[in-house]
Amino acid sequence: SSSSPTTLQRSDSIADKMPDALKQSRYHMKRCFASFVKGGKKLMKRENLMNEIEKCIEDSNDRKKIMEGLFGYILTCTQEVAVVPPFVALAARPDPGFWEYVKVNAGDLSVDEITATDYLKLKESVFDESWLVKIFIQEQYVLLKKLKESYLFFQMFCRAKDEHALELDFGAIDFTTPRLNLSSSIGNGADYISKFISSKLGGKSDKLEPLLNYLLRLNHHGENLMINEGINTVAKLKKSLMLAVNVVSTYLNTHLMKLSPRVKETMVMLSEVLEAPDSVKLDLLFSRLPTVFNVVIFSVHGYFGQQDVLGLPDTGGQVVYILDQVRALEEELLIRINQQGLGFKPQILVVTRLIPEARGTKCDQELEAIEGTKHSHILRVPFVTDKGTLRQWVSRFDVYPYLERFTQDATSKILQRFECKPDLIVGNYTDGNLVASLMATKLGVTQGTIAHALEKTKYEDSDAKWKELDPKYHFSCQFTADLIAMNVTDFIITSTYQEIAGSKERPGQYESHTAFTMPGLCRVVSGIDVFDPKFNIAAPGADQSVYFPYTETPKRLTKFHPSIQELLYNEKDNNEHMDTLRKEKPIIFSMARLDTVKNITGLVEWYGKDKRLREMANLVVVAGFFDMSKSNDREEKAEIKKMHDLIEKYRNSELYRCIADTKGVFVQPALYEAFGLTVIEAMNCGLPTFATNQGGPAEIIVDGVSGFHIDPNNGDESVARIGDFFSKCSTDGLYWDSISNAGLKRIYECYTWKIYAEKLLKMGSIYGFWRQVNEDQKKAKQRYIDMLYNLQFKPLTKKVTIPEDKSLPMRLAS
Ligand code: UDP
Ligand code: LCN
Repeated sequence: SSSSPTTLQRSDSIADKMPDALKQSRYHMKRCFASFVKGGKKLMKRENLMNEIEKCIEDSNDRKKIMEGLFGYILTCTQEVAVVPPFVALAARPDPGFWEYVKVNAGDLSVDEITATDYLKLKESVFDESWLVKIFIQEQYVLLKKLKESYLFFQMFCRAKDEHALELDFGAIDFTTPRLNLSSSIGNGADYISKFISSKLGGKSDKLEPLLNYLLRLNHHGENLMINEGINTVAKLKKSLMLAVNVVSTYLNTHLMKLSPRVKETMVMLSEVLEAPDSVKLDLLFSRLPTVFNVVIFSVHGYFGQQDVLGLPDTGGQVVYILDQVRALEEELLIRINQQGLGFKPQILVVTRLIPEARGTKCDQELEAIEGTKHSHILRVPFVTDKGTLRQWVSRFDVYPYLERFTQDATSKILQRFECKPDLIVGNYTDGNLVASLMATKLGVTQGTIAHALEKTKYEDSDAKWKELDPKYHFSCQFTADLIAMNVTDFIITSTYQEIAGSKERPGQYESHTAFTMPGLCRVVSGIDVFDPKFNIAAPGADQSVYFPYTETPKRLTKFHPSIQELLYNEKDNNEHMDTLRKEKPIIFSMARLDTVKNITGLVEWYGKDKRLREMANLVVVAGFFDMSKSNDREEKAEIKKMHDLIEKYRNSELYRCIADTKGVFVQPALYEAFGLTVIEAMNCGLPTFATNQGGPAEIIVDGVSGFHIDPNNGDESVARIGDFFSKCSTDGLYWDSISNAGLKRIYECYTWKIYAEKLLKMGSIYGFWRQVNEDQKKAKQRYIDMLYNLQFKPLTKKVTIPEDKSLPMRLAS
C-alpha cells in the first residue's frame, strides 16, 4: 500500500505513517538513518537534515523520488532531529501549531511515537555531551584557575541529567479554556471567544447571569454606567429594558429630552442578546459598551521619548508603534465616549523608566504630554534598588532586577493620577509584559501583551545553550518572564499570523515556546498553546497624516526638498554619502537601524556585485540617522529647529516620497524581521516595496501583486527580481504605477491604525467579560504562575549585576 502524501489524513500521525514509508523506501531510509547516527550525539536542523540526505542519496533521480514519497513528506515536516545513537528522534510539524515526536531506532528501524517530554530529554542529553567536552577543554587549557567554573559546569551537567528536572506544564492546569482546532483560525481569538460565550449564554435565563453581573460591575469612578444594583436578576433586567425602550421611544419622538437614537438602539441590542444570544449581536453590543476609559501602556526599557531617541540603543520601531497606537486609541475612545453620551475624558499613560542620565533626551522628566493627543502622557518612573536610583541607561537584557520594585512604584503613581484603577493594561516587550502582568494581577484588571519581537527565535538554540549565553543576554530571566506574561495575560496582540504560528515551513515565534528545554534549569513541556483563543492579530499602521502617497502634491513637505536633494545628489564626498548619483536613474532605497539582522550590508554587497542593477538604478541607504542640523542653509536650519520634535518622522516620509518621484523602490533585506514598520511606511507613500520573505513582511506584501518578496539568503535571486522589475518598468509604462497602487490598496484594507484601534477596544471589552466568566480557571493558573515567579524567576534576576553608579556618592533608596 503506497499511499501518496496527498492522501495523508490529519489523523494519520507521522509514527503511523512510518511503516508505509519504510515499505516504500526501506533501503534509502536505512542508509539515511545509519548516516545520521554516525559520529554520535548531535542536534540537526532542517538545513543539516537536507544536506545529510543529499550526501546519502547521491543519485538525484532517486532523491527526487524519495522526496516525493512518504519518507520525503516526513523529512519536510521535520524541524529538528536529536541524534542519540542508536536513536534518532524527530520533532515533526506537519502543519502550523501541530507537533509530533517520534523516535526511530537506526538499527532495526523500529518506530515509537514519544511525548514532548521524552523528546526534550533526548535533546538535553545531546547538550550534556557538549558540556563535557567544554569541561575537558577548560581543564586542559586553564587548569586550576578555572576550577570553579568547571565545577559549575559539572554541577549543571549533573542537574541536566536529572530525571526530576523542573517541568513546566501550563496545559496541565488548563481545564476549561476552549481551544481552536484549525491552523487557519489561529489569531482570531476574540471572534472565537464571543462565539463561545454566546453559546454559553443561551438556554435558560440563569445562563445569562454572567452577563448581568458584568453589566452590574461596569462603572467609572464608582458611577454605574449600564444598570443599577436594583436590577439584580435577569428577569428584572428584561422587564426594565422593555419599559425603558418604550419610554425612550416616546422621548425620541416628542423631542422633550435630548437623547441620542443610539440609546434606544443599544437597549434594543441588549434585549435581543437577552432573548437569544448570538455572536454577531454580542459583538455589536460589546462594541458599544462603555468599558474602557483609562489605559496604561508599559514600555519599560530604552530611552522612551518623542524627540532624539530614535537610534539610541534599544529604541526602534517599538517606540514609533506605541506613540502612533496611543494617538489612534485616544481618537477612537473620544469617538466612542461621545457616541455613548458620556462626558468622561479618556486617559492613556505610557509608563516607562526615568533615566537621570538622559543624554539630551527628555527621559529624565517624569511627565510629558504626547504630541497629537489631548489627554495622553508619558509617565516615567525610575529604577530603584537598595543602592539607590539607577542613573544610567541599561540594556533591555539587563533590566530584570529592577522590575518588581518598578511595578510597585509605577502602580502607586498611576493610581494617584487616575484616581481609580485603569480599565486596561497593555504590556510591550518582555519587561513591559511582565510588569503589566504583575500590576494586572494585583489590581484585577484586564491585560493585553505585545511582544514586538520574542528574542528566543532570534538566536539559534538560545534555549538549549542558555547557560553559555546567560552572562551576556540573561535569557534564563527573559524566557521565564515571557512564559509568565504569556500565561497571565488575558489576550495577546500580534502584528502577523507568522508571529504566532509561523508558516508551513517555519514555526512561529510564540509557537517556539510550546515545548523547549533549558537544560539544568527547566524543561518546558507545554509553555503556550498557539490554539489558545487569547491570540489576536491586529497589525499596526503608519501615521497617515505623515506617510501619505507621493501623488498628494499639495500636502508634500517641500521644505525638506533642498536637504534631501543635497543628501541624494551632492557631488562632494562626505560623511553622509560617498558617491554621486545619476539623476536620470531611479533610486533603490533602504532604511534601517544598523543592526546585523537588518542585513543592510547584504544589500550593499548585492548591489555592488550586480552590474545590471548598478546600470539600471542608484542605491541609497539610510542606516542610522542622517543629521539634518548639518544643512548649509541657515533658514532651513531654523525651520528644522522649529520642527525638531517630529523631524525624523516628517523628513523620513518626504524621503520615501522623493524616492517615489524617481520611480524607485524600497528594499527591506532583513535576515529576519518581526513585523517591519518601514515596509508599511514605504507602501503608504506609494513606493513599490521589495521585502524579506523571513518574517512579517512576507505577510504584509502579496508577492507580485502589492510588492515583492526577496530571499535575504539568496542575493543573486533577490537582485534578479529587483532588476527584472526595473526592466519591466522600462518596457511597460504602467507597471510601476500598478504595483504602487496595489501596495496602497493593501495598506488601506489591512494596515491602518483605525482598524487596529477598533480591534484593540473590542479585545478590551470581550476579554474583560471572558476573564469573569472563566474566573476559576484563571485563579488556579495564577497560583501556579505565582510559584514560578517567586521560586524560579526572582532568584534568576539576582544573578544580573546591578551596575555601580560611579558618578555620584551612593544614595539610599527612599
Ligand atoms: N527609522 C528612522 N531612521 C532610521 C531607521 C529607522 O527613522 O535610520 C524609523 C523607521 O522610519 C521606522 C522605525 O524607525 O518607523 C523602525 O521600525 P521597524 O519596525 O522597521 O524596525 P525596528 O527598528 O523596530 O526593528
Ligand atoms: C520590533 C521589530 O523588530 C519590528 O519588526 C517591528 O516592526 C517593531 O518592533 C514594531 O512592532
